[in-house]
Amino acid sequence: MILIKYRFQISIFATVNIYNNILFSIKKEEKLLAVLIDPEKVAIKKLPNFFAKVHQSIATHIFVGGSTDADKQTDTVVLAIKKLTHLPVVLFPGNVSQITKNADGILFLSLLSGRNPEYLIEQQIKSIPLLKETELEIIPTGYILVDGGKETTTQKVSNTKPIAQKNINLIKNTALAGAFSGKKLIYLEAGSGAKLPVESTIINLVKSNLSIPLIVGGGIRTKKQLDNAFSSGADLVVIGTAFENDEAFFEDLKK
Ligand code: 1GP
Repeated sequence: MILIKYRFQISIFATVNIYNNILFSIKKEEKLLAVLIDPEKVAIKKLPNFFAKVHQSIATHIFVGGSTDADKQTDTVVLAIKKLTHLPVVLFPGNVSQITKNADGILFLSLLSGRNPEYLIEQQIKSIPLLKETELEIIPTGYILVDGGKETTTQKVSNTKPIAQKNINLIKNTALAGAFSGKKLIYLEAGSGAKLPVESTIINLVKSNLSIPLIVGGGIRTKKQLDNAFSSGADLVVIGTAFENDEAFFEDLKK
């Protein structure tokens, strides 16, 4: 009996409950932190040591993705990660080539800040034959790129312009258009390695107008910036570059 119950819980957690767990955390007023792993940048042999630090930290999710994956490393990296953690592994794909059935879920992204049909709907259509062959939990996500003070890879690859942070109402209305179109998450993104993270006033305005969870990422490098994003209204914060540059940052984020 105990074994059956255990397996049932694991299977529910791994396959269908990423989104519900986010909602549950929000209800309990618990903040969430995703560690972003870029398959193009990570060295697989360093992952065991990296994950020892992840598990001592407040991290709750692993996101895997990047704007590009020229060497098609996503599947290999996801498989290596799955051997090292029970945290939910969620794909955050830059394009259709970064889909693997071996993750737990996928942010099904539409780049709402841009006007490039390739990233609004075309890549999504191309992904369907692949997704139909998986059991990934698919989470419709409105992705909004705001100007983080430097040209980002997302901007270059998607051939779109980010929204200036001063256009606060446009950012809010874009988020609401996403929510009204049925997105289940909004991801406010300053871009990987951004100089300036998304401003508190923007996070606050978007969150106070939304009834779906809000993800914030891009350029967050310190505990203070992380706490600031949380206290401004982010439900889940994504950090990648700061961990890539210096794993000692995990020291500041111990449980
Ligand atoms: C990028 O939001 C993520 O898509 C994380 O950004 O790499 O700057 O932490 P950083």
